[in-house]
Amino acid sequence: SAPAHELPPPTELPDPADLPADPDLPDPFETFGGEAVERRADWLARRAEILDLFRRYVYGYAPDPPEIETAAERTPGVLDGAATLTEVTISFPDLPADAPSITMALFLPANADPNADTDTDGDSPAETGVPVVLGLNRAGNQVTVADDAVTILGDAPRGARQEFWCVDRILDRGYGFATYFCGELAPDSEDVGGATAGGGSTAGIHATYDAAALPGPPGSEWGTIAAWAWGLHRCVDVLRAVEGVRAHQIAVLGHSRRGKAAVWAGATDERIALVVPHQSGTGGVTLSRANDQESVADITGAFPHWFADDFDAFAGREAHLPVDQHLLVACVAPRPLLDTEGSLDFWANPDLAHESLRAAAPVWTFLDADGMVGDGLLAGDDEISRATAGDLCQYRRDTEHTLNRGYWDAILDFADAHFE
Ligand code: GTR
Repeated sequence: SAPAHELPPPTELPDPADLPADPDLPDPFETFGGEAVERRADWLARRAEILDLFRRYVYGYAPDPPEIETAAERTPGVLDGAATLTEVTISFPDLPADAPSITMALFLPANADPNADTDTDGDSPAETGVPVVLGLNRAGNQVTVADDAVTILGDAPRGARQEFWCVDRILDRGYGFATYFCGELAPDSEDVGGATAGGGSTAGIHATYDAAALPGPPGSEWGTIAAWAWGLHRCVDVLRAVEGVRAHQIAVLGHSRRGKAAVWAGATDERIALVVPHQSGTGGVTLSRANDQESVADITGAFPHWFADDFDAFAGREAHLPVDQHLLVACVAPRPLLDTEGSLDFWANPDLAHESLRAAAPVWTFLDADGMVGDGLLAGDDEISRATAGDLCQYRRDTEHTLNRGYWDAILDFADAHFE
């Protein structure tokens, strides 16, 4: 007989229309079938169940990890000598020849590069490598820094977003920075217009997989957010094997729609040591129930391709969702998560993101981790340490919908607190 907390196979899960309504947030410690989560093993089963429910009703089922092939090109002395750039082309030999590949750019601090020609007094930290922040970029790797060595992807100019990514600061703080361009793997609405309207997605990597071969029923095929997260996982596959990278200290960050992908990637992959969803909003950290900013109807109306086709069945029926986003946050536990938000970024609903963290926090406690300290809210110049931020915290700055140096200082302080 099936173990107590095992969900029925995806094809036997109820249609969205048949799910009961509950205006309260689903309890992390009560299974879909109504059983209590009492032991650690129960939580592991509940976590697997939660992720399957998110696959079935929210983000869609992605294909299994594929075979990958890599080709790397290394350029020392980029960014005025501060870094070594390694560009890795990640391709998929078992997919059709026209399948997209991922061009990952990795910048390691020059003094941490085991092959660098720098004078390190023979005392280099190379044996252990450095932690790496993996960021999903919107418009091409070349926008993150102004350096001719980076391969151009798309139309945006070099360095266009250097004040956003602050790669100089990341490297100064002793971290590596890796990035890939989401549109290279799965084009977004801006690039493909109405081609993907109607839910799910047929563009980019989606086109190279037979939707019928994915595990779920029709309506549950992976959308664009799941594809971007899948791409982050492929970058993690590769990063872990790069000399100079500390494999167990890979953090993932994305902004907004890419923040949704970052938290989905982090929730589903325990190799990701720290998760930073930046202003991720609806479909990210922010709750779907009672959201008076971006509703499920708003987001599935404007961006149907981001999600599984069936997610729009919850437009105006959020109370019927068997999950809400706090359960996704909870799947990161006991690993650390810093939710960074702009207090003027109303559409992302920082208050409801904070509610989501608070509802997830008991899972850290259940797993004997530090979890949330106090009300789990820091801002501006507040000190960020293990004692003030714990494992789960929202950090705010007085900005609208953007990323800048002030956020990076906080993010790197949080990372130091966990990685040192
Ligand atoms: C908005 C969308 C948000 C967020 C944002 C972005 O239009 O409603 O959910 O993803 O785009 O990605 O900047």
